[in-house]
Amino acid sequence: MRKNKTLGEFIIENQAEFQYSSGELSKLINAIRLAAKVVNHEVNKAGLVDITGSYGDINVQGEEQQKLDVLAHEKFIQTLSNREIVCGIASEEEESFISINSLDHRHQNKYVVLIDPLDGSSNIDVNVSVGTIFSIYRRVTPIGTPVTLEDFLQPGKNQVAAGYVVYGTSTMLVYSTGHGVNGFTLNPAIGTFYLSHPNMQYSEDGNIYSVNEGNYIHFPQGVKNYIKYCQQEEGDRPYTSRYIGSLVSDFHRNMIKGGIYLYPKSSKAPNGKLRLLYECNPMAFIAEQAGGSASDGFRRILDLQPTELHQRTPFFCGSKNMVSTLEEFMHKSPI
Ligand code: AHM
Ligand code: MG
Repeated sequence: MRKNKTLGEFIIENQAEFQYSSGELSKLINAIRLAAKVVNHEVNKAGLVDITGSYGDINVQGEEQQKLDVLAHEKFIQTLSNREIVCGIASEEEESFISINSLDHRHQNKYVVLIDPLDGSSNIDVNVSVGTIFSIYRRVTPIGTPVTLEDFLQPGKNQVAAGYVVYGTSTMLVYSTGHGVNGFTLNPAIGTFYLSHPNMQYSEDGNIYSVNEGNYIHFPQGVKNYIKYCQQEEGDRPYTSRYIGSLVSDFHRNMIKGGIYLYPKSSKAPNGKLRLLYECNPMAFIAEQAGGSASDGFRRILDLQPTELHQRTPFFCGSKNMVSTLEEFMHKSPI
């Protein structure tokens, strides 16, 4: 694959590959690309202007401050709804889903988007990278009618596309439409994403485990045993620990270097912390598309049938062999 290709060119070239191609999905990815650039601009100036305060604070100009996650939410909603390419959006920042009315009220758009507009936002104040996560489905209710909750509560295996943006040392957009995973790096000087990481792949084995070990005593026995297994020096078990506390960044590093990300349930959080629909499912889709896997410890994440928009799930994701070893530990100590 030629490398100095822009995201715009890539989208056009690959449109035909998509089963239901009518250009709508391409327009949708284009809209996400645009919103990502806008949010990137806001994130980059977070240290310069006074926008990192909490929502509702009054800044020096006497204007109400917006937290960056609220701002990111608004930018994505605006961009996606202005272009009339989706029929509904669900966001971490909003309790219920948003139904997008087309101008003619005919509800002809077929895609719904679920989004975490700024994940890991508690990291912004300390200049650590954050991300946007998105997930795209075809609606299941008939075109021509308003969207319903059912359109959003689909198992992750139904996703037609998913991706993330990492606002890091450089800004990258990584996504998949079910034909592998490709990563694009933003050239900030000209505002263009270039294909920098074609066909991204998880190695089958890795040597990084990423978990908040501060919660160790609250973890299930299977997870504790797995962490001990990674720590014990025996033969050539070369594990190292890396945890940023920003899912997108931890995932991105592990996909490039090989590793496993763990966010188990704990005695403090009986279903874990991460949200199935707009955090775990899109990451699981990308992981599988890159040859990795994702599990709740016992079941494939993409098979889980959601029952609530904001439901949480334990999440273990990364290099295939590491996830399956973790599952073996969970089966041996299932409680
Ligand atoms: P958020 O959606 O409120 O930002 O929370 C999700 C974040 C993930 O990015 C990260 O992996 C995790 O929370 C870190 O949680 P913890 O601080 O408990 O380790
Ligand atoms: Mg989040």
